[in-house]
Amino acid sequence: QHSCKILIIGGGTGGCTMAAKFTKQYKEPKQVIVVEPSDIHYYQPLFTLIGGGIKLFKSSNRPMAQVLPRNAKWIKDSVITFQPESNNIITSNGDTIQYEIMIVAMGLQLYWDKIPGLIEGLKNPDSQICSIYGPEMVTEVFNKIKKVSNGTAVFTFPNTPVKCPGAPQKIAYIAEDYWQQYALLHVTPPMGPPSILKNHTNLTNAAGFLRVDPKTLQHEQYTNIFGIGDCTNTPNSKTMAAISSQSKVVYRNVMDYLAGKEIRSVYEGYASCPLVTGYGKCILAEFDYKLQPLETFPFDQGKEYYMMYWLKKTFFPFLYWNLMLKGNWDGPEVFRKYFNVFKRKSTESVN
Ligand code: FAD
Ligand code: UQ1
Repeated sequence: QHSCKILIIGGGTGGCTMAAKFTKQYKEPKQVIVVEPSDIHYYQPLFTLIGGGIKLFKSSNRPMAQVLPRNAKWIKDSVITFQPESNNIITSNGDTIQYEIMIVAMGLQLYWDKIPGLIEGLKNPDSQICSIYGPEMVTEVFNKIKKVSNGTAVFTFPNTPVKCPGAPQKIAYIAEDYWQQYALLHVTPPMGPPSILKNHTNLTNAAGFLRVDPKTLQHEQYTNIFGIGDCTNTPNSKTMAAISSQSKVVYRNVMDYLAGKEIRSVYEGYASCPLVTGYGKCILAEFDYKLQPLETFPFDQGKEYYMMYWLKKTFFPFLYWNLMLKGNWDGPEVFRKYFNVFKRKSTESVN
């Protein structure tokens, strides 16, 4: 039996960032509890570069004990039951944890098993099937890319549910036939909310994502529950960059909620994707809920730049480990505002 002020489910990007923010406010031990089963914390954006032979695997992960804030209590276990009516959860070891506020940051689950034969194919060292999505298989990707000398490489992109469920099956069969000849298959597995979350329909939307207000990130039914990151139903692109902007909103709204004030902080859907287009080249795409560009820098980001590649390869990992996970990075909004003032001033002087 445990009880705490702030309970955080998941110690990944969103969970660890929120734990860092709240332990600055609530310093006494056990006020902030993090439930997280994994010993290892991954910086997943580097998986793409590891697959391209640009970075080493060891740069993408650190021990969980090292990244979670020291004055948070880490319960190394998985949640199996949410009981929002009585403000508690139950873990797989049978522990019950009572909370005042709960922040759900469970990420996405990779459903490899939804594609028959995929797990066997990935495990087979002689197959040319690979994926950057799994930490246990990302190191194989570059070896397999190097082996290709001719043939066709296929990179999959999963479908959302569609009308006529037969059609995707048919095309899968045709494609499978085609792949028999194929030189390389890179798989993006089907993904979705963690199955545990999906089982709690009072907390989720029809697809199983945590049902929060897209602006305030507060749960739509249980007001002392907030969500951050990949497991919520907010229609932003599911990225770490989005989480950096969400973390400030969740923190402020929780603090206002606890103080009995009105919740006012708003997330506009900022997300970003550094599109590495080749060795030394990258387009930094940044946008909001409406997919309108929300660029940080005062120049047209629609082109490839070496600088953006450097940000992705060197600067963002530094920013992540040293600022974001310590609760000190609220996204690039502050720079965007600063550069906008600068942009306006230079336009005024030209006029
Ligand atoms: P995660 O960081 O995945 O953490 C979820 C945590 O919840 C995990 O530690 C898990 O163990 C835990 N958990 C799950 N179930 C339970 C349970 N039942 N009980 C307790 N804990 C549980 N983003 C960018 O901004 N830029 C990029 O360039 C970029 N590139 C990417 C490339 C790849 C290949 C991948 C895979 C991701 C990339 N991302 C990128 C996305 C980014 O990594 C994610 O959006 C982000 O890490 C999600 O954070 P999260 O906290 O929601 O989930
Ligand atoms: C960002 O903040 C972030 O999280 C640390 C990323 O994840 C790797 C990103 O990819 C991006 C683009 C940002 C946004 C930061 C700037 C300076 C544009």
